[in-house]
Amino acid sequence: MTSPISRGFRGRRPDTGIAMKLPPGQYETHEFPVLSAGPTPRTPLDRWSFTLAGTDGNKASWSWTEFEALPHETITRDIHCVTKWSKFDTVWTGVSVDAIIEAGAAKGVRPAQFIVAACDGGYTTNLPLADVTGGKAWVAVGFDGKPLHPEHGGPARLLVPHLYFWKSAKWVREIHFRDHDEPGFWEGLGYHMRGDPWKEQRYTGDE
Ligand SMILES: Nc1nc2c(c(=O)[nH]1)N[C@H]1C(S)=C(S)[C@@H](COP(=O)(O)O)O[C@H]1N2
Ligand SMILES: [Mo]
Repeated sequence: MTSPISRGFRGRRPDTGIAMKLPPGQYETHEFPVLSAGPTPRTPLDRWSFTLAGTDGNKASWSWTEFEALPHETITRDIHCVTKWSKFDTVWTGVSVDAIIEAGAAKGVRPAQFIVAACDGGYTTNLPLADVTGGKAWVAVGFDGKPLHPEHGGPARLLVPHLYFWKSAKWVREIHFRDHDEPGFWEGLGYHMRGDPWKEQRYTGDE
């Protein structure tokens, strides 16, 4: 005999569970598509650095070795691309933006209300400080327990899983604080300034 409620106590999620994980207009994929606006840059680790820049021109920089010494976390999150694929339970290793900001403050870099992330290859994206602090964003260096593959942004990419994946800038090298919200690459081409998948903030003008 099968109890009508027993299903909920077993391992598998019922259909409603998947529906709850899928933002409006999205479908689930088990692939990991590569979406890059240009060629994959390959900066050797001994020439790689990460820089945090204040609005007053103060900067803090870390070499790869110094960056590796910052506290790393492993996080499991769903990701959502504006081209409508979502991938559930992806596992990343990285340094939280909170930890980077704290380390930057110790070197005299003061935060401001917005950021622009800048990458090898010239890609940029903008974010409010509130969307990258409070345990919501990381600079990821690992995926599935391995170093992040260059096509997916290795050696290091921004990971902001609660917003559309174009905000998760691959090959990120710099975070610049800004007093005003300034459009990045896709935002300047008609994509939404914030990009919350649960509100379907895909394009300029979407509420
Ligand atoms: N530097 C850089 N970062 C980028 C992009 C890019 O073209 N260049 N594409 C963005 C977009 S639109 C998406 S959906 C994701 C894709 O990440 P993936 O290739 O690891 O799936 O990276 C984002 N970050
Ligand atoms: Mo995307």
